[in-house]
Formats: sequence, structure tokens, C-alpha cells
Amino acid sequence: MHYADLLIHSAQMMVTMKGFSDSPACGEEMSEVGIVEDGAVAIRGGMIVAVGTTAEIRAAGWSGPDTQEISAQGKVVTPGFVDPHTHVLYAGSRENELSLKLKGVPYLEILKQGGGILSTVRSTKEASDEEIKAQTSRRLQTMLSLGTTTAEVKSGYGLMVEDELRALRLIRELDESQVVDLVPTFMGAHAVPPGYSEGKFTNYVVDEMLPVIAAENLAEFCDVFCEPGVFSLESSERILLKARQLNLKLKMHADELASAGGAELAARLGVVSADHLLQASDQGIEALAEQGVIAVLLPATSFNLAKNSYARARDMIRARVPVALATDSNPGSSPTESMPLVLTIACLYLRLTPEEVLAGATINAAHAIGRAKQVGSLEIGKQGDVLILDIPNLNYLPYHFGNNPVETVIKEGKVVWG
Ligand code: IZC
Ligand code: ZN
Repeated sequence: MHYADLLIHSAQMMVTMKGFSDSPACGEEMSEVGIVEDGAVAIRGGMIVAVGTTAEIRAAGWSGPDTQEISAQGKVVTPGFVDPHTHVLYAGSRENELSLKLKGVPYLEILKQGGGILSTVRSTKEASDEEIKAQTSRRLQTMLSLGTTTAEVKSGYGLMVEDELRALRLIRELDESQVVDLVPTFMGAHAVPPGYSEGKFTNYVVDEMLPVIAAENLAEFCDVFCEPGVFSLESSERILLKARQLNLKLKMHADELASAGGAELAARLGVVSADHLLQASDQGIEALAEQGVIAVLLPATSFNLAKNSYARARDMIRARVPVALATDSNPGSSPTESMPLVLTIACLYLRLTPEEVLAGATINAAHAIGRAKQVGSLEIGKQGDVLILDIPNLNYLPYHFGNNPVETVIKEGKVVWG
């Protein structure tokens, strides 16, 4: 008999999210979270080998003399959170923009004046590789302590080819040197740098950057900030079509600040995910549902922009668009690393249930970054990425906010935090 290396047992409530590894949970499926009472999960060689009640797992004899056992009595056990949209690789911060925001200066106006994204481009360029990695490692460690075990990370604070390549190389080095699994996205089309028109920079992204980025094999996805005043629908389409030709998977920042047909374009291109979507039209939402595009919603960004405007998550779920949730962690519009905070805001302001927010932060998030076969649920054959939450039931997770509900983080069968 091969015994487990780790057995987590006696969970008051274990939420498995099982059954959605092939396609994301849509509509009422987002409430089918696979709850097991008195739950247990056994891990061997970093992978889940058994999931069930404590009695079932004990009867099957998974626990041997060298098996580490952790009791989750009175607690909730879930898959590790997957954060499918972050911009965590950068140096510096932008707390100076807070007073501008409070005076009513819009986010895109700060960018037009050479601040915003362009200010982080400058502070990142001035920093050494070691400084960028040290600052980003700290953010990733905070994310891990808040339950995130897998995260997407975008480039986009380089804008010029050598700086974007550097960012993607640093993401790869960080993936190897710290615990959180990282999925790299090329986002050279994040802002138009000084000295370029949008058209000229789009040509540069398509003709100069994308071929080099694809040849270096450092990115899995390509993303674009598709927004009036940043990259138009036409520019975004050109960039994404070229990226697809070069075998990159596609994502889009769509309809965040203005309703401009971003969701419709995302559906027409059949991107993996369309993100933000605060201003998506009814037709746009229908089109996303028809194409099976995942809506990655970023309610902490809405909260932090402080305009009382949130994505229409209920309409999306009613239309059977698969919904995922992310932090959008970035120094401008969402300076947080906290998935638990995102879950609370999603519950209160996107009007999602505790079950739906957990589906959005685990299995649907894994689908949004092409990792649903590896992570996002507690099922045999998946990575042993597990959270023990010091809460008595699932409702408590979004209910008690502003603290950290995570007691223990297990990554590939090893206790890595708590
Ligand atoms: O640094 O402001 N929205 N990109 C698009 C961001 C926010 C990141 C930033
Ligand atoms: Zn973003």
C-alpha cells in the first residue's frame, strides 16, 4: 500500500468544486460547489489521491506511519484560490494619485498627463532586476498568505520590447523562486508610450514586439487594454489576431470605463477571457455566453475607483456566462493582494452568493488561465493545493471581512504558510 504524505481530515465543511474540470461552471452550476461534511483529502507526491469523508478516507487506509495528519475540525477546507488577473510585477507605488482621485481627476486623465501606468513604467525601468523581484516577491508572499496558490501575472510596465522581455523573464524567475504558481501574459499594449501615436505604437506591438515575444516563449497569453482613449477596438483586434497567429492565447481588458463594444469583440475573437466588463452591453453579454468566453470580474477595482459602478454579474450568470473573480492587483486601480477582500466585495456589490464567489475564485478562475486540469478543485489527480480556513461555514467567508480567514496554505502537499 502506498500511503499518503499528508492527510487533512475532520473538516466541518470541505468544498470540493468537483465536476467542472472540463468546462467552467455556468448559471446555476456556480452554486453546485460539492460540499462534503466531515471532509478529508489525502495527498501523495504533491497530488490529490483521495477525497471524501474522514470515515471513507480512513477506511481506505491512506494514513500510514509517515503520513502527516492535520485536523480541520470546526473549519472549512477549500481549493487554493486562483487569481486570474494581476499586474504584480513592477517597482514603486502610486499613493500620490490618491489625492488626485479624491479631487475627482479621472483614472485616464492621470494617464494622459503622463502619470498612472506611465509613472510605474518609469519606476520599473529605473529599478534593478533584484529590486523588482524583491518587491514582487513580497506581494506574492502576501497573496499566498491570503490563500492564492496560482496567479496570472501580466507584463505591461515595460512597453518597449527589451523591457517587456525583461518583465516576462523576471516573471519566469519568480515562478521558479517562490511558491505561488505563475501564468505569464504579455501585455505590451497596456498604454501608449510618449512619442508614439496609438496607431504607430500598435504597429510596433504587431510588427516588432509580438514576433520577438512569441519566439522567446516566455508568455502563454496576450492581453490588450481595449478602452476608448487607450487602444481602440481596431487596434486591439489587430494585436490579438497577430498574437493568435503566433500561438498565444488571448485575453482582453474590455468595457471597463466606457461601453464601446469590447465584449462583442471579445466574443467575435473567441478570447479565453474578457476582463472588467463594467459597461458591457446586453448584446455583448449574450455574445460572451454564446462563445463560452469567461468573464473575469474585478470588483476590488470598482471599489477602489470609488464610482459606485460594478459589473452586472447577476445578468451575466443569468445569461450563462461563466464568471471568475480576480484582484487585478496593480499600483493604480487596485493596490491589494487580497482574494478574500475580492470575495466580500463580489458578494455585497456584484450580488453573488458565497457559493458563486468561491466557484469564481477557484475552478472558473483556473479555466480563465488554462489551468483547470491542474488546479481549482479538490479532485483525484489534481495538484494538492488546499486551504484550511478558520471559519465555521462558507457564508462566513465573505461575511467577516477585512481580516485574513486563511489559517493554513498547502501547496502541492506541503504546508507553505500558517
Ligand atoms: O497600473 O493602472 N487598469 N491597467 C489597466 C491598470 C489598471 C494598471 C495600472
Ligand atoms: Zn488589469
